[in-house]
Amino acid sequence: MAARSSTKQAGLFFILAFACLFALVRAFWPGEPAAPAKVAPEVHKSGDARLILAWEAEAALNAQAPFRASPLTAVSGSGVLEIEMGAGEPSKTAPAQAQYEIDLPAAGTYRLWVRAWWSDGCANSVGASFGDGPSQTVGNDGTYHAWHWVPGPAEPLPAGRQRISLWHREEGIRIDQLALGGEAYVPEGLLATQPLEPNPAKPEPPQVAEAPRPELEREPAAVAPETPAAAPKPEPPPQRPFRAGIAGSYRDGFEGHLVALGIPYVRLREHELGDLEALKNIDLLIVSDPRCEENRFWRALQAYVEGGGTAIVEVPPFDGRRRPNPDPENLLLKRGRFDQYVKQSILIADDSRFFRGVPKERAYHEDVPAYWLPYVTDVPGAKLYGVVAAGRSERRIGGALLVRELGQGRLYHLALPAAFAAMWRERQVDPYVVNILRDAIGGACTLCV
Ligand SMILES: [Ca+2]
Repeated sequence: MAARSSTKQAGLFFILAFACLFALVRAFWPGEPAAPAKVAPEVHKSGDARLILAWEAEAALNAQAPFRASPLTAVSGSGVLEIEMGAGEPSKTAPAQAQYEIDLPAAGTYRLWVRAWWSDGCANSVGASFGDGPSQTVGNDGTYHAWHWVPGPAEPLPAGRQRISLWHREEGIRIDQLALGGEAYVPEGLLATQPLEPNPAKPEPPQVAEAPRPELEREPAAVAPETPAAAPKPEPPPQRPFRAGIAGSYRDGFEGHLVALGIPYVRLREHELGDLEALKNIDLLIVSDPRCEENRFWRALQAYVEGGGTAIVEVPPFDGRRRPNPDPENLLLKRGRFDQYVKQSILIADDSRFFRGVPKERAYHEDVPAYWLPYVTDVPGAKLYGVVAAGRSERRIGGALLVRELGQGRLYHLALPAAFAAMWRERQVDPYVVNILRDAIGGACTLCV
């Protein structure tokens, strides 16, 4: 039994040893090659922030009237593609278009961007389409008389030749450059552009370069703030840059000037106007016709200005409730005549700094009412500038601008809403709005123009 058992153990040993040897050889033997991993096609992810291609708008292959390429200085390339003011409404059946053909190095989802200059709220858009797709509206933003990048449609596109068209929607527009980038790409300033090849034999991946040209006009970033670079040393706390906050339905009239002056700003939500905590990082508060709760607004405004803030109030807020005394502390000096306004108003300039570059008299559009202000005041720290007259008789009804030192801060109030008027094709008083903005900012904004 002992001999049989010993033989059995030896057999088991050999079987185990052979199995181990087989496994080892199997593991290291150069067997059949593994199936190659599937290579995903190069598709740009949604987080793609690359610029793919930028080109000149005036280089359209086929620009139908009233689109036309026009020479212009202080822009990129040889000029702009524009539709002049007065060109009229687009044809409903066959609106004019301007076409471009570009070559995409890879399939992906791309967004079109348009570097635009709009005249006003009725001249601030263009249509854009990819291939035979529908025209989509680009613009309708409130930045007027300032070059800025406006986002267009984003669509998944195949690699290769693509047709991009701009469509006539409104008159009084200019377009300097177009850009195509990944979905997360946001252009800033002037881009280095590529010539468009009408029929290239071999499409080449475009060289991408995004070099702002410092010798040309300044282009403040209005579309999106840059992502701050990671600071290697955390010791020096970065000084917070100057920041304006704007709100209200007529804020658009200020917005173009803020962009042109290079003043960083954020749009405030209406409820934030009554929240002092929300205003603590705002250096200049600008409001025109906000729809917020009035009592909270006046309380927050007073605390904000007295605490050292600067505020420009154009059209005061209205929350839908008639109040006997909307401005309880009489910050705007309108007590008793708060809701009084006149139409067919005329702005009469004085010799102060606020009216430099403004016509001596300027009749406003009848849709822009002027609110009452006294001519003069004996309230300490308050001064009135200019005059508002009304109607054909040019009856003088009061001051045009209140500037009031209040606590540690300063409050401006425009009785005749110049920024609102700027949305109604009233450009003659642009210097008035700019002078007020400059005065309100003083030396606080080192980055501003
Ligand atoms: Ca151009």
